[in-house]
Amino acid sequence: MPYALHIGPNIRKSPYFDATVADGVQGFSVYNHMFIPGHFGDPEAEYDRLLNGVAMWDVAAQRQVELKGPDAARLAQRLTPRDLDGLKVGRGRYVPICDHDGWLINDPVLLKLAEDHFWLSVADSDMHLWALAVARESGMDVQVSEPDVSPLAIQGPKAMDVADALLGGWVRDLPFFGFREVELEGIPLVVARSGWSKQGGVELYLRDGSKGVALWQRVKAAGQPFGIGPGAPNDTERLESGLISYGADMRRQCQPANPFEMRFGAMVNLDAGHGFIGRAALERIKAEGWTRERRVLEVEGAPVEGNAHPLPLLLDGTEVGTLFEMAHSRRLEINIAHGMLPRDLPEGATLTVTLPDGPRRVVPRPSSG
Ligand code: THG
Repeated sequence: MPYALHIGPNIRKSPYFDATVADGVQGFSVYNHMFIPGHFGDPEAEYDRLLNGVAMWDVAAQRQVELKGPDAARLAQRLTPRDLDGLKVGRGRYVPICDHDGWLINDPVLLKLAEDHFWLSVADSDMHLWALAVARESGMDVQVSEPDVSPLAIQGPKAMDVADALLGGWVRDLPFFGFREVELEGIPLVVARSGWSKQGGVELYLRDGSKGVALWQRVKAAGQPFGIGPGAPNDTERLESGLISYGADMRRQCQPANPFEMRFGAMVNLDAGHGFIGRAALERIKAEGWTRERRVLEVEGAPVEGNAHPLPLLLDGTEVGTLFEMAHSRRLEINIAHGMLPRDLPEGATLTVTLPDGPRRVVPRPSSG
């Protein structure tokens, strides 16, 4: 690329920033007003490590929004359509968050640290300001802050071997989205079984940013026998695995979508009876129906490069939907993409997308895919 991001003081640095630079990071993206590594110069090797070995990622940009105080549980439940009843201390849950009109504004992982203490591990939008405003406007007795907490992901089929070597065998017993608070030789951590890939692993939530480089080095050393290497949240794997990327797949300001359109309907628990922001809108949408739905797509032809912009999807020359993100999947031997299409699109319809090298046929996979 003929241009580079300017590394200035206005964009925040992760506690792992210096360690990733020392390990040869070659590109950054910006997420929650913070630099997040994009790749380390060999995307093919990074993909192979994630699928066959183990990778470590700086995901400090997954900032935590802390809810603490007598009304913390009430605020958490007010923020999401998903029923939080039965969520235990030491467990997390994926919680879509909507605005009053039912549009998704974030899709965090919620961690319950105590009955009156929660973290929202947020995707790329300003949930701290939203949660603070909701709390203050409703007069709730709760502190809302962004604490000094910075996740580091270890992902891949050998990730649990690395976690075991680093932390001990108990990590293997953590259930998915379960977590535990520990100290690793003076480094305070929350260790969670989670991560933005379907290859398995843990996320280490560092609770002291001054120890970022030290933690990075510890993980790297423990992972050496397993061939660990640096990486980044992997868009190819997430497209293959059907994981959502807020910002790429939807964004309230420029590409709004509601949970039904994103196929998050099972997480909209209208029958649970709890009051939450967006309830009236989501009840109406559920009653009246919705016209579009997220689909997994195959882009036919030669391997594609990633796209820098969302792309229009055409049916007989007319724009009917949007391709969010695409990548070539070596594992599936196809170009895979996510997009939004009309629900009444006839099965077997063939669409077109225009790439720099010309038009391509696009085939939606069955809706369940
Ligand atoms: N881990 C943590 N924080 C995060 C992410 C993460 N914050 C930002 C972003 N990722 C939030 N988005 C997601 C998207 C998917 C998942 C987690 C966070 C996920 N989904 C599982 C799935 O789709 O199979 C489980 C969903 C479910 O509960 O049914 O894990 O990765 N800390």
